[in-house]
Amino acid sequence: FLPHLVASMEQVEETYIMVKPDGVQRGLVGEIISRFEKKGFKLIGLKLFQCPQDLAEEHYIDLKAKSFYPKLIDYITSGPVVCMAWEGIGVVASARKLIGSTNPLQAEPGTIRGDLAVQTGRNVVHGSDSPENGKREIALWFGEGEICEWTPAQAPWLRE
Ligand code: IDP
Ligand code: MG
Repeated sequence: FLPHLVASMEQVEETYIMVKPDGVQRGLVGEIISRFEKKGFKLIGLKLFQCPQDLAEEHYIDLKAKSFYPKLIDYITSGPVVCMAWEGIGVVASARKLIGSTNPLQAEPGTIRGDLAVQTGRNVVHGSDSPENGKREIALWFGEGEICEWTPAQAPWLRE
């Protein structure tokens, strides 16, 4: 076991996190941002945004054949969302753990969905499911100049 080699293999990833319209309407924006902020990931993009129909359809293209797809598109376009891009080592899988299972009743207490939601169709937050989809979704939801490269002051206190 060579810790320095393992560390050098760790990949910096980006993930697309979104507070869905129910999360915005229920006043959970600060709470949800706070979970990722406190964990120690780096915020590199953030905006309040009314999602147009075509973008919602593109974002959920893989679910097009599902019976709930039309309702899902209605839900995501029903009010403003908060779009976020977060960066960090292992951020994609870690964010999915912080979010919890798709069905909030099965999501563990302590997760965002486990603590703050009761139904799959109103599960308050989205998170990319792979590093590839993280990149794809950030490119879909953010324009040129909306992603910010910066070094948080806390960086040396998060990683040795
Ligand atoms: P995920 O958001 O946990 O990655 P996916 O399977 O990718 O879950 O589904 C995307 C979104 O579609 C879910 O978060 C949820 O809002 C919605 N969804 C998934 N399955 C159902 C369902 O059976 N009924 C209603 N909505 C669903
Ligand atoms: Mg998904």
